[in-house]
Amino acid sequence: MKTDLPQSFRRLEYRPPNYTFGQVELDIALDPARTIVKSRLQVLPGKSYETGAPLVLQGQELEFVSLRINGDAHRHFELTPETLSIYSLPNDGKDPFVVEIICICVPEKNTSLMGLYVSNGNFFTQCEAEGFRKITYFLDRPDVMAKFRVTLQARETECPVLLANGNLLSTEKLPNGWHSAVWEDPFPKPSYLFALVAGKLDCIEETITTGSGARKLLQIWVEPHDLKKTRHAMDSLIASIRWDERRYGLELDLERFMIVAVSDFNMGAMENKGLNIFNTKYVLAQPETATDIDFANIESVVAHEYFHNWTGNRVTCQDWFQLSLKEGLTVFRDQEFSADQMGTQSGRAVKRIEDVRTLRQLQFPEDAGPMAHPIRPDEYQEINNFYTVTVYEKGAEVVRMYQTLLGVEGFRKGMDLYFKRHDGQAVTCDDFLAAMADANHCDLTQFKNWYSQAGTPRIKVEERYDAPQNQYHLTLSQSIAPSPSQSEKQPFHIPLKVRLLTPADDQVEQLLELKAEKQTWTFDNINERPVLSLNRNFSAPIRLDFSQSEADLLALFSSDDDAFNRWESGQKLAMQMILENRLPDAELIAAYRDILLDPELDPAFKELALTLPAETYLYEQCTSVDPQQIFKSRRAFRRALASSLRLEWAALYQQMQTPDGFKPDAISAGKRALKNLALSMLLDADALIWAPMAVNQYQNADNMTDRYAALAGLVIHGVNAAKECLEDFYQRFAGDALVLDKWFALQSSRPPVDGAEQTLTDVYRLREHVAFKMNNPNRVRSVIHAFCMNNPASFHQADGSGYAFWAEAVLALDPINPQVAARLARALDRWRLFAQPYQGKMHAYLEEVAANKTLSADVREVITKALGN
Ligand code: B3K
Ligand code: ZN
Repeated sequence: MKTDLPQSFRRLEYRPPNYTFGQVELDIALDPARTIVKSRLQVLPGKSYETGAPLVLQGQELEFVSLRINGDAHRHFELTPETLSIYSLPNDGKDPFVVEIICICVPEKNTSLMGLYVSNGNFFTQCEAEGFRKITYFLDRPDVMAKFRVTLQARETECPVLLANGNLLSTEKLPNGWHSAVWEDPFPKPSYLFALVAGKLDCIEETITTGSGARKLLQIWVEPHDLKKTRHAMDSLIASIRWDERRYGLELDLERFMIVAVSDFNMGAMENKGLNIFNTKYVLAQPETATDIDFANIESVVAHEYFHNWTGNRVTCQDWFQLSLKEGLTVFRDQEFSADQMGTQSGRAVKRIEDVRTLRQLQFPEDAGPMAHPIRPDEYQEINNFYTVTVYEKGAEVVRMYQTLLGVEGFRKGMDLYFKRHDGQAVTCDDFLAAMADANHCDLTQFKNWYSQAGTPRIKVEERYDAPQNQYHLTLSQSIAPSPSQSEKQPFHIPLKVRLLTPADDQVEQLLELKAEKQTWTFDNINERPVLSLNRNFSAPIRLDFSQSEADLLALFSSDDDAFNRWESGQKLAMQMILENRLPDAELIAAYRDILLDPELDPAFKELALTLPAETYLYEQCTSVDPQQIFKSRRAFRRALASSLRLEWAALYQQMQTPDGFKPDAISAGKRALKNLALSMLLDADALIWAPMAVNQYQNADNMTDRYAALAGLVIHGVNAAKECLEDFYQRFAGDALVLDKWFALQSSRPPVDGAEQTLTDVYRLREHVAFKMNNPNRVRSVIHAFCMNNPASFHQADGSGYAFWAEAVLALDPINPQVAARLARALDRWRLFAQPYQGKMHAYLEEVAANKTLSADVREVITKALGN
């Protein structure tokens, strides 16, 4: 029996804090090797105060210096590697008292990028979820909300800029070349929203007037040489501020709002109050260095973090199990914002398809695997492992279902009531549901199951057309497979948009609410057999178990008025044929051709409709995956599509040119996407003939979207010129870290090419490249994660060589950055789904990693759950 079982945290064991804080004052003297942190905490009894209870603060990797209470040195305390427990409190802690602590941390040694760290000589923090405890001893939990006043001190030549949350109160010159700045945040906040930034940075700024007439200062801070790449982020921020006022009546509440970009960052960005810190990847953009996808991602991440100011910061989470309360809701909000930014109805549909594609490629596998959890998990060992696609993307789908059930206005009423009740509080997902239910006077009890049950519901569809009665009967039954620690499941409340497509075109869209395990609906006055269009616009995050005939699917693909379902039926047809190792038949080719030639359809939609389902999505349709077989079958299908439509591809390549200078708007981006799909298809049809055109595009492009697409086409199709162009690309952009990331990622994610060396050989070489850095997460992700997670056919080699690479990389990364290592560790989650020899080999390498005694809690949890013990 193991004695060192990792600690689990359980949702139902939540207790309010026994102490809380009023005012918090921090005085931080920044030094990379020895930062001195003085804190002054006003302590009050908390909701579950018990007489005489010690005050237990969290602290990690800190050097403790001193403790005072109400001004006097205090000796009654105990230190462990994770806590500082203080005993013998004045009057047993019944009345407010002041604790002063001095401690030291070492930012330059901090490679975990949690807490205070150094990146390119500048100081940054990341506190969510539990990083503040690496800066000072604290009640580091989201339900302790305090007002912060922060004094930063540093050497002025090294750190001319000193930033923290809220408003700047004063600055001062100090002796010996030091200076200081005092910042005050007027809003109480939990420690996870604390931030400071200090260093050599420069900003662009704008002043705007919000709806109520208040003036606000907006700033984007970057390293000085990146200033020219900040305009798009600023425009995105202003658009987000306007949108939140319009759509939800929510205004910016601070006098200033800052975004800072940093190149060493564990994730995308962080919504610290008034001082958002971003991965450079989601701030910096110029047409020459960023693709259309980068531009769109920046817009959506800037919006996401800005929207957190209300959904997350003003109303925050009681505990980390409630993470989806802020994340699911905020993802939903950023999805809606981006959809509105598309400018047209068809643009909205394109955005919806992209979001659903992400959900199904990433979240469905998670929900069916060893890490499956409800959007509100019941247990975790390491909270960092629960910033998942389930909490975020499925969480957003759950929020979207409220809007589908209650209508846009009803949803808005619920949001208004939520803020009215909970502004300034730390609350739960139940509180959100109650606000939605109460504002709309409806009963959402059964809807709660979406929060408590993991797994993707499967809906079986049975239809019967009764010609003599002119009736159509639709029977839907829901079921949900067991998941780890949940075997019995209750039926969900599922909103399903449906429309019967009839030759007379006389049926309207309806909303069916499936609540029972099995329900039947009867439609009257249906004069001919209809074609069913179900789960329109993906109204619920479910799988349909429906053997719709290929003829019906083709009909939907040609003419469903719901753009999502139109796309979906094409995906289903392609998926079935690929899995049966068939090539597209004449009818399907004709349908594809009609879509490509239809002048009414958006280029962006055409691009999506002609892009085949991802390999990882195909895996999920199988019970025993042969990854090489799926790769081959998918490639053959794509080649057939490429050759049969070669004339159309060639024509589109010309028609979709955007000659009048680069604009990142949705229409131009859609044209480029379709043009570059055409290029890639032409290369698939005949690489030798079309390579010169790709090389020409590579050399003459005036923007990164086109240059990168041409390069990718050459690399992926194994064209000789690829080598030279790769070298040229490296030379051109050697000084630009984000573009170099693209260069690395492209080579690591190159699928197998006939007759070429395996990609893994390249990846080993890239790991030795001078520009490869194991402590920069973006670079690591562009080489290691790109290979293990975005290149399935190269990764899943029958000899297990891909898995050997994975195991070695996980173990090498873990001591440097456990969060980034744990993410990589998840690449083998679905090992049980694979056929032999893959399954056995994956199992062996999982065991090999598990055998390591010094794994971080992050990696340990992922590996233990994958092995299922
Ligand atoms: N809230 C942060 C994520 C923090 C992740 C901590 N491991 C970014 C976001 O969702 O907006
Ligand atoms: Zn978020």
